[in-house]
Amino acid sequence: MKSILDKLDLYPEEMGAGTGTWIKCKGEILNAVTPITGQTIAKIHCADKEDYNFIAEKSLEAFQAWRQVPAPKRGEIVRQMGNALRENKEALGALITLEVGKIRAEGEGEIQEMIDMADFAVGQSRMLYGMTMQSERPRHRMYEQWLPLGPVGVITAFNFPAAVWAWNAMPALIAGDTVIWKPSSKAPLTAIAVMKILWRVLRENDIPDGILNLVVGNRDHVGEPLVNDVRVPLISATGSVAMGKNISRAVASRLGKTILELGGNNGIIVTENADMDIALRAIVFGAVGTAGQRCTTTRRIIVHEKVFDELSNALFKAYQQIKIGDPLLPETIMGPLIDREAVKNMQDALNDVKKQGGVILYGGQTLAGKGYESGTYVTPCICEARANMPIVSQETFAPVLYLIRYKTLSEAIDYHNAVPQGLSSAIFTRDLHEAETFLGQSGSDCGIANVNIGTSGAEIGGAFGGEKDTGGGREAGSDSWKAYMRRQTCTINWSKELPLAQGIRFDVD
Ligand code: UN1
Repeated sequence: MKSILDKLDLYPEEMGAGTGTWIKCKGEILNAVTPITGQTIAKIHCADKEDYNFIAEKSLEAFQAWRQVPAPKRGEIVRQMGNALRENKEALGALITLEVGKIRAEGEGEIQEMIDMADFAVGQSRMLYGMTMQSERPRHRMYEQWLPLGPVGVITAFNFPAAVWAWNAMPALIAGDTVIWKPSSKAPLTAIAVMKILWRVLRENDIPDGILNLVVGNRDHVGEPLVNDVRVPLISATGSVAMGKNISRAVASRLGKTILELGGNNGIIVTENADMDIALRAIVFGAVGTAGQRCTTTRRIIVHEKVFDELSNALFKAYQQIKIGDPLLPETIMGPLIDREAVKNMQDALNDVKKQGGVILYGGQTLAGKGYESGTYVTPCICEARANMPIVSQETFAPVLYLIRYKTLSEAIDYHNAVPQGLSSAIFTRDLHEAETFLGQSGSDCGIANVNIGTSGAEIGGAFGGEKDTGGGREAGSDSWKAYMRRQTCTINWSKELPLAQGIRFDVD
């Protein structure tokens, strides 16, 4: 543990807020705890309201200068950030494992997502394209341009303590914005380590403080002031639906913008025409990866009745082989849940499954004994359920998988869309008609729809986000960068007349 912290210049006591330089925080002390053993790994000094205010002011000041830097030059800094992350990939990946309990491969995968985002943003920095329109007036030129927006507030969750920040921060940086990061109180150390690495890059380029800002703190001192802050035109937040609704209300009341990535309750339809081997592998990764704590985790399998037994038997066999334990060990496939509260929520959900007439087919126990003293380890669970059970509509952030039988594809799609969330979805089939029906207007209602690929593990090149209770925001690739800029429509009259649009005459002699 010590060697992981040493490699990243982390100390047993750290400041939780800074602008490029750490500030002496006046807020409470937060224990950074590893779910692997339940031990405290560092103490973090949190920001109070005054600290937050200092940071917001600094980031606004830095924005005035940063927006003047040509976008490709901003991209060059982001390129160097990507390289700094490459050099620290292993160490940062290990820290993520230590702090949130995901296995090493997934910890490093998360840093790879950051690197990919940096690379993507470097290219995008030369492609902040606006359109040219044809004016209805003679000798008029009309076009739109994209301009920097301002400081962007990024609120991240524990389960992707680094990558989701990068989805937002990398486009924001090339857009000419500054970033104020409020990480989850369950994962402050990863954020501190990322800042230490990236601030170095900014310093080496003589960029003044205030571009990348970190502010660890609680809701009263940091969360509320941030979402209500008129200096921050955009808030991008990942977390629960309840949290997203609060943020949405607060930001809307000041007419600010939001990007919300909230709950997922992702389903896979497995038809009788599926390639069962790849379906099985995708389901196991989607349901058990990150111990079921991804927004994209596979939570519902809607399976054709003819292949129900085949699939459930194959799943039991696969689940039996899952090595649960210390995620720092290379053989481990599933680490702990983030804390005991998450374990309790899982147990509560399983009680509801039973009460509502579902059957627990496999797993769901809390592990005890040697190596499991922290009380955060569980066995992944498979339940047989019906689509109309209320618990199936809820996102339980744990490895609980519901198997639901269907007879016709239209019934399967109805079941699939019958939940409030709309993030990621998939169908496994070799039948073109089934695949295209799923992708069509009456198919999946999610922001992400896949064929023969599971619900989790999206590439950064696409826009990431979902519909309905998932919040509607889009981050990462495609044209998501536009959300971090303001659009301006410009019309230039190079004639010597003043013709009005719509042919209006308004002559005063
Ligand atoms: C999340 O859980 O908030 O698609 C993000 C995936 C990852 C990101 C998940 N690339 O599973």
